[in-house]
Amino acid sequence: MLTDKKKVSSQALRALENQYGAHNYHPLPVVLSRGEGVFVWDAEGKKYYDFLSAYSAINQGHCHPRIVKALQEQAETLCLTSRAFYNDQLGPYEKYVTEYFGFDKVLPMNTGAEGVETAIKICRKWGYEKKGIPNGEALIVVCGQNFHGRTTTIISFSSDPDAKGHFGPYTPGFVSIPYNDLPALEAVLQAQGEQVAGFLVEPIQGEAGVNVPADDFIPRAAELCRQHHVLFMADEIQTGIARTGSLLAVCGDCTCAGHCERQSTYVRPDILILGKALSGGAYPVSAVLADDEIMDVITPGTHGSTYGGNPLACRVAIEALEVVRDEELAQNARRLGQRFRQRMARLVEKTDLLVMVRGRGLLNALLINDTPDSSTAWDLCVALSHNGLLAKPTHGNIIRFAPPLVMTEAQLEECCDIIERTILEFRK
Ligand code: IF1
Repeated sequence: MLTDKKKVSSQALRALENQYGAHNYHPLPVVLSRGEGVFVWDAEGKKYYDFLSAYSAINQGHCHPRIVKALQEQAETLCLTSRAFYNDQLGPYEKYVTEYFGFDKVLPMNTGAEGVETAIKICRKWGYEKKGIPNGEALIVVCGQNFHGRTTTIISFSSDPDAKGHFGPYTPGFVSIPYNDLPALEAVLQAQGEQVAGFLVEPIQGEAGVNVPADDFIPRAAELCRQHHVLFMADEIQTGIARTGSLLAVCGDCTCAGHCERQSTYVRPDILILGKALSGGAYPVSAVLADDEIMDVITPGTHGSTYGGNPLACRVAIEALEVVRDEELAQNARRLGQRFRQRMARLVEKTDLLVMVRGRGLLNALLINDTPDSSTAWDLCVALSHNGLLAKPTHGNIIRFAPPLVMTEAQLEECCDIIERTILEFRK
């Protein structure tokens, strides 16, 4: 039987997924069975550098010993109580995470999409109860090419036809503007500002191919929101927790990891949404942070989740955040990111296959000289995997590179060598 302990080949394992799993993904043909730090191994024992980090969930590296230990200890003690009762891990975690990020309150959830849904609900309720928007008329401004998750409401304001198509009818109440377009934001706020409860934005767009906005986009958007009494909601599910070289992407140039005086570049969101690396990949943990004036619209019965705030999640999240601080992952991401873009920029000069490298910290992308519907990025990622490095295309002509933040400089240089060699040897 395939469930027996004896080794099953990658091919057989892929066939199982293909036969018994819904086809909602198109994975690279690699079957992973073990991870440690920046490395993963496939079912045949081949070793790879992980340059996806589970879409930035594994910032702390695979199976970080401290996070695994916290998980094991808590799993043996108490996993789940529901919120029908208090538990002895939630309060300490709530104190820890709010102090870490500098907000009055947190609302704990599990997945990123739930975090975004939670933010939308808080924002709308705030709009009615605090801003005085007539009931049922609140608008939330979002950006084109966004990615905020997969629920029915979230895909209602997606511009991706695959993500959205045939899942209607859609949730109303969202207005889309182009990303990185301050005049468009200003126009919407001037025309409909009274009705607008919030602006939901990714500080860097991941799915759009690591789309880094102009330096002043986030600060000036936040300022416009303030002027129009609109909540500025940052989705830092992918960009947050040291990925872009600061604790949050909205921190701008600050590498404080949340523990220094705020620098002038810091933009403080009214609502901050976190997920992914909040647990270092060990467990689904998401969170919405806000100050009392906003969070107090949430009262018993208005929102919740069976697993949200469970003891296992709380214990794991504290450890995951401690690791980020103790190992100075924001600083490392910043240093290695600069080196990565430097080396890739040199590579871009050497070949017609590449157009440019862009990104911040260790969230970067290589743009390939081909069309978005080509298979070049995919074919390159397959070639990279043969050479021992795993990355994932986003669109046919963009490859995202996001290794765990625990990488060393020597490892990064070796990875750049692999990418360089693969690209220079590649024939379309
Ligand atoms: C998939 C992308 C990354 C996110 C932001 C919310 C969520 C995500 C900014 C929802 C999730 C993932 C999920 C993933 C692909 C992916 C992704 F390519 F689509 F854009 F990371 F780059 N906000 N992002 O990036 O979080 O509910 O998944 O926990 O497989 O759909 P979730």
